[in-house]
Amino acid sequence: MKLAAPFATRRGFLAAAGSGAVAATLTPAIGAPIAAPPRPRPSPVQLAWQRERLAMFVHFTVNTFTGKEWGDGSEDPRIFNPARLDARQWARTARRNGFGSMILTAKHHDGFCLWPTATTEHSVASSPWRGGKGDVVREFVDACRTEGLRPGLYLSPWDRNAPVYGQGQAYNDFYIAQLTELLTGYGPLAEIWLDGANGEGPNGRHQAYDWPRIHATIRRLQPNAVIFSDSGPDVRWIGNENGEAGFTCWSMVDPARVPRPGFDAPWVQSALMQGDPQGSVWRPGESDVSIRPGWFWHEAEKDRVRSPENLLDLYFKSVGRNSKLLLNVPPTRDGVFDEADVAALDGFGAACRQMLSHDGIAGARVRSSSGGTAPEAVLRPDDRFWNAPAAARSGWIEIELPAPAQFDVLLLEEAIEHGQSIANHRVDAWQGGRWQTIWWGTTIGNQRLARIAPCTASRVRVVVEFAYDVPRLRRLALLHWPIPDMTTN
Ligand code: FUL
Repeated sequence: MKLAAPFATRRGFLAAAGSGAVAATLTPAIGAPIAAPPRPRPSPVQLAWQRERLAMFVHFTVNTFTGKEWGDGSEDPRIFNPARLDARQWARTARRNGFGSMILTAKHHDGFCLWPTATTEHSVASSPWRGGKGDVVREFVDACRTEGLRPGLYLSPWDRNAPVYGQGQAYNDFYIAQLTELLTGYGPLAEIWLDGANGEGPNGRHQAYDWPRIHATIRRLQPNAVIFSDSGPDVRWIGNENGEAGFTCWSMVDPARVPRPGFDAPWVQSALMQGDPQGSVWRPGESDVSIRPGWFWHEAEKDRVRSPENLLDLYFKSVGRNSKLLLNVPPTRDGVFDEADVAALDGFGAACRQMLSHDGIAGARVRSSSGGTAPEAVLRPDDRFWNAPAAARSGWIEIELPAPAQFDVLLLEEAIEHGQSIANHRVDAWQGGRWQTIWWGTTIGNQRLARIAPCTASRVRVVVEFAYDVPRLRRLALLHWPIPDMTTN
C-alpha cells in the first residue's frame, strides 16, 4: 500500500492511526510473553536506594598525592598529608545539590587504609596527617550524618600491599577483618561498594575472593546496607564507567548472565546496561562516573571538569533511564573539593532544581482508559499512582490543561514498588486537530526523562502499548530544559 504524506513513514502512519478526537484504542500485543505475576519487586532498602537518585563517590588516598590512578602498594604512608581536610565541605556540597548519600574509598587497590586499622600498618596511622591520630572514615561518616547524608564505603578486595594477598584463606580472613572494623565501628552504612578488580598482589599472586563470606558478613553486621558489585546482590554495576544506563534499562536481571563480580564475557556490558524484563531478581543499576577524567584528583586535569550541562546530560542518561547516578568528586591534596568541581556541582544542582520545580500540569484534568484507579494521581509528586485494571497489559492516560503549555522535557515514573512492567510507551500531543507522537520510549521504571523538540499543547496523552503486568504510572510532568543552547541529548 502506498501511503500519502504526511504518513509516508511507518512512524507517521502509526501516529495518524492513533489520531482523532477519541483516545487511543489498544489491542493486546501479538505473541508477547506475559509472565505470570508476581514479578520481582524491590525490597524497601532497594526502593529507598533508587528513589534517592543521586549519590556522590569520593576517591581519595595516596594516589591523590602520587598522581596515579592505581597505586602499586609500595607508596610511603608519609606522603598522605592533606593540609586542610574538610569532610563537611564535601558533605555540604553534596547535600545542597540534591545528593542523598556519599561513598568513600576506605581502601583502594593500593591497600592504604583511610582509617587506623588493626590489620596493617599501611594506613593513616603511619602518616603525618593529624599526627598519625586521624581517621578519614570517621570524619567522613560524621560529616555525612551532620549534613543528613547516608554514608557508604568502598573497600577494594584487590590489595597490592597486603603480603597475604594471594594466599587464599589468609587474605580472605584479613579482608573480612577489615570489613568487620568498618561495619562495626562507624554506625549504619547505606551501601558497601565491592569492586570486581582482581589483579596481582605484591607477590605476583592472584587471590580468589570469598564472595559468599563477604556478603554474609555484610548482611549480618549491616542488614540495611545495599551491597553493590557488577553482579549485585542488591544493586548492580551499569556496565560502563561513563555514567550511562541503556536506553532500555530494566531493574531486573538474569543472575546467570553475570554470575560474579569481575566476570567478563562479550555480553556483560549489554546485560548490565539493559537488565532483563523477564529477569528473576530485582537488581537495579548504578551508573558510576567521575566529574573529571580520572577517579582521583590530578593537577593536570584541573581544566577538565565536567560542565553543569554535561552533568545534567549524565543525569538524563542515568537517573532518567531508571538508574541511579553515582558521581565521583575527588578531593584535592589539601583534602577539599576543588573550586572548579564545586562550581560545576552548584550549577548542576541549580539547573536540576529549576527543571523539576515546575511540572507544567497545574490545573490539568485527567482521564484514562477504562477501569483502574483515579488517574489524577499522576499529577501529584507523591506515592499515589494510576493503575489500569488488574488484567490489563496496556492503557493510556490523557491530560487536558486549561491553557496550552510549552515544554521540551517529559518526566514519567512507574510505581516500581510493585515492580517494573511497562515495556513501551509513547507520548502524543494534540496539535493541528490530531494526535502527533512527540516521544517514543521503551520501559519507564523509577524515572524516564526525555528531552524532546519544544512542544506547545493543551492535551497530552501517554499510551502504554504493552506491559508485562498491570501498567502503573506514578507521575507525569511536562518540564523545561533549564540550560539554554545545549546540543547533546
Ligand atoms: C574501578 C577501579 O579500578 C577504579 O580505580 C575506580 O575505583 C572505579 C570506581 O572502579 O574498578
